[in-house]
Amino acid sequence: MKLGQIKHRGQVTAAIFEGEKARPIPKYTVLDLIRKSEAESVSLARLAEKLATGSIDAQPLIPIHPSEVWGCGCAYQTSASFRDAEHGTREGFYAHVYKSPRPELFFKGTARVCVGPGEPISIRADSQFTAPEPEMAVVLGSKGNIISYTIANDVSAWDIERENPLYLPQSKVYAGCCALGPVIVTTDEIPDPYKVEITATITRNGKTIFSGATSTAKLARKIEEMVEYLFRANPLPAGGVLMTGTGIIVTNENALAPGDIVSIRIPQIGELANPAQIVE
Ligand code: DO4
Ligand code: MG
Repeated sequence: MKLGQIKHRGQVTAAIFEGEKARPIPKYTVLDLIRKSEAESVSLARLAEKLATGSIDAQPLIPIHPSEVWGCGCAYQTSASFRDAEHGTREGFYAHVYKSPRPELFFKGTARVCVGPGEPISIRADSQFTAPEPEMAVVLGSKGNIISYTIANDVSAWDIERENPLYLPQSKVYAGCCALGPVIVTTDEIPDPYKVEITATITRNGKTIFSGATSTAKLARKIEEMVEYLFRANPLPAGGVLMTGTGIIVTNENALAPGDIVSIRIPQIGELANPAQIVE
């Protein structure tokens, strides 16, 4: 099932997406539904189906206002080797974390820094090299169970991270640093999360200036392993999101500029497109 959120009678409302149509679930957001499904021990899809009303035309908003968003880093070889090269070493601490049992996990923020489909993602005014990081993300229940999948753009100021690894939070966390959507897809629709193709483009003035592709088959570790570490001594409330890392690396000459459109596609989920803007 594809679930998301729409504006319905002036309220952000959960909805089931079927083709171009949406079936609103009045009085609930997706986070409300996740909490209710846990409280009543009923699957999210079953609960949504029970509460959904008739089909209408509606545009998808951010599919969930996550309680927290976390990122897993250097989960693909391309991300680890690129970052080591940026630091001037062929094999350094990024390669080390890529191979280590303990993954790199970082806090990306809360719903405050997240945007949905069509909304602007941000380039920090003090960054000259901000890049999109196209990733598959999982939505988690309070026990660390994977409820659904979505697309995430872990937009990051790579030059700030490059200057000093201790600047990672400033590279990763700021207004408009994370895009999610267009929908969340329940796990039954993606029986093998390690066979998911991810493609991304950057379009500038109507021209594609960058395109990249990867597959979750190239993930160096299992998603359950990332979640297990994330939940160690740190239980997350229901509706947390974990981004599983980028395998698509944008080069310096294609650093995001205001007005660029970043489009990320996962066939089972859809397309997440966002324009870039400067944030002061
Ligand atoms: O260490 C920096 C972050 C890496 C990251 O976000 C990724 O690999 O996706
Ligand atoms: Mg990332």
